[in-house]
Amino acid sequence: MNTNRLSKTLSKALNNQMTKEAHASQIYLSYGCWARAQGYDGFANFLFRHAHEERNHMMKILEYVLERGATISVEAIPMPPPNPDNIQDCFQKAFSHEVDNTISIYKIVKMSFEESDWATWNFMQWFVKEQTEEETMIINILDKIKVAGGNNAKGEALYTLDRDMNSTPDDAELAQDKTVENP
Ligand code: OFO
Repeated sequence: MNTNRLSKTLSKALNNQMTKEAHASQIYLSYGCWARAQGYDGFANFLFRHAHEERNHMMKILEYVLERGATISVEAIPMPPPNPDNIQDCFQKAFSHEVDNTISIYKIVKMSFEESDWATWNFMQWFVKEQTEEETMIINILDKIKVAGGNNAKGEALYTLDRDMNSTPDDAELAQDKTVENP
C-alpha cells in the first residue's frame, strides 16, 4: 500500500528547502562568529540565536515530509558566503538571504496550490508568516544601524545598539497584530 501523500515534485522541493534552511543556519552561525571576533557580542548573540531558529525550520520541514510518508535525503550544505565588511553590510546581506529564502518558500506555496495539495499549502503558510516576520525584523535592525551611523557606525551609538541586541526578540511584531491602542 502506498502511503506517500506527497508528489515527487513537492517532495523534491521540500527536500531542497530543508537544505536551504540548514544553509541559512550556517550563514547566521558564520556571521555570528564574525561579529564575536569584532567584539560585537550582542549582535553575535542575536545571530547565534537566529542560527538556531533556522535549524528549527529545517527540522519542521523534515518532520512534515516524513509525516506525509515521503523520504528525506540529507544533502551537503553549501559553504556560507565570505564575512561581511561591517555591521550594516552584515544585516544587508542577511536581508538578501531572507528575501532569497522567501522567494523559494513562495515557489513551494505556488506548486502546492497548482497541485491542489492543501495539506502542504497549509503547512507552508507558517513559513510565509515566518519570512514576513524575519524580513520585518531585519529591516528594523537596519533602521537602527542607520540611526547609529550606517556604514560608519561606531563609538557609543554602536556600543549601545550592540548591547541592546542581547535582548532583541527573535521575532518582529507584524502589522496584523497591531491595534490603535498598540501601534
Ligand atoms: Fe528559515 O527563515 Fe529565514 O531564512
